[in-house]
Amino acid sequence: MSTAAPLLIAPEVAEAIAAGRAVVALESTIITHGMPYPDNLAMARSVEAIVRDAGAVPATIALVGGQFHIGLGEALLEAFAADRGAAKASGRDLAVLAVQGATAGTTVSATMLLAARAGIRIFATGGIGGVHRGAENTFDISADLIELGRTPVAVVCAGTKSILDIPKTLEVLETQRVPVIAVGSDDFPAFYARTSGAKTPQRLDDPVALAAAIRLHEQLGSGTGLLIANPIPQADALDGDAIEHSIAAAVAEAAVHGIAGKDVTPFLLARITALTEGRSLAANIALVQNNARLAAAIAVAYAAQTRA
Ligand code: PSU
Ligand code: MN
Repeated sequence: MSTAAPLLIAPEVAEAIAAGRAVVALESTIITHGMPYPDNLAMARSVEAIVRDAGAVPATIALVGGQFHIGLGEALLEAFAADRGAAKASGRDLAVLAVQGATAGTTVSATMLLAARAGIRIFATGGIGGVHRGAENTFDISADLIELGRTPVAVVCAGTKSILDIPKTLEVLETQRVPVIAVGSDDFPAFYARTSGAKTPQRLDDPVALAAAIRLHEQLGSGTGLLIANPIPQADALDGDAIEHSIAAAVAEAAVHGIAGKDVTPFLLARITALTEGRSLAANIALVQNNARLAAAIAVAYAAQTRA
């Protein structure tokens, strides 16, 4: 690209990318807006360690002091997690926030954009944004879905929270030509629960097959991302009905308070954590760790297949 974006790529990440070794991108709105401090820091560290243990290099992506970082060192990660005033950057916010010298967590959409620019193809997170309940009135559809429709990065998630309208979210992904692949299940998972009640459009159970599908999707010139939906481990899953009550309450509160735009998802996440008295936080951390493990296995297989 002639007008290369100014990315600060951590040396070990840059070396791994150049050598074609396994790298896993990690998002940072989950750190700034998805979890309270210091749980967010503990989560971010443990996820990086899991990626390393599986033989891949973690690249936590964030906007810090107006700079696009691909990989945060330990000191930066610590300061970033403790900064409760950080903004939330979706893909469209990146340039303006950087000009303003801001510090921001990058959403799935922003992280995909930056990962692709850096040459990283595999990305792990907890849950993606999607079509909100009542979107037929509010038009609230996350930019994450649009990004998946135009940026070739494979996103490993645990499905989507039922703060969203899951069937509508799956419809938009189909329209956007995004493969939606559940791992080890015929159902599309719902974040805290192993099933959403919706069938998964596609299924592959093995990291080697997932890596091969990512490569072929790319070789076809598809130009879109892939969504890999990894159900939360049984031992960590929450009772779907119990959590549904808290989610419905949080959605109703957001409407009463007139919460709109980019504030909707952070508001809902914070209210659900409060209403479930932290039970959801433990599940959230467990599923992100589980996704990091799978993403690293896929990245290792992807690197081996690319070298072969
Ligand atoms: N859902 C979660 N946890 C999160 C998010 C969503 O369960 O942390 C974050 C992700 O960064 C996601 C973003 O990309 O919220 C979506 O925001 P919006 O709905 O405003 O597009
Ligand atoms: Mn929105």
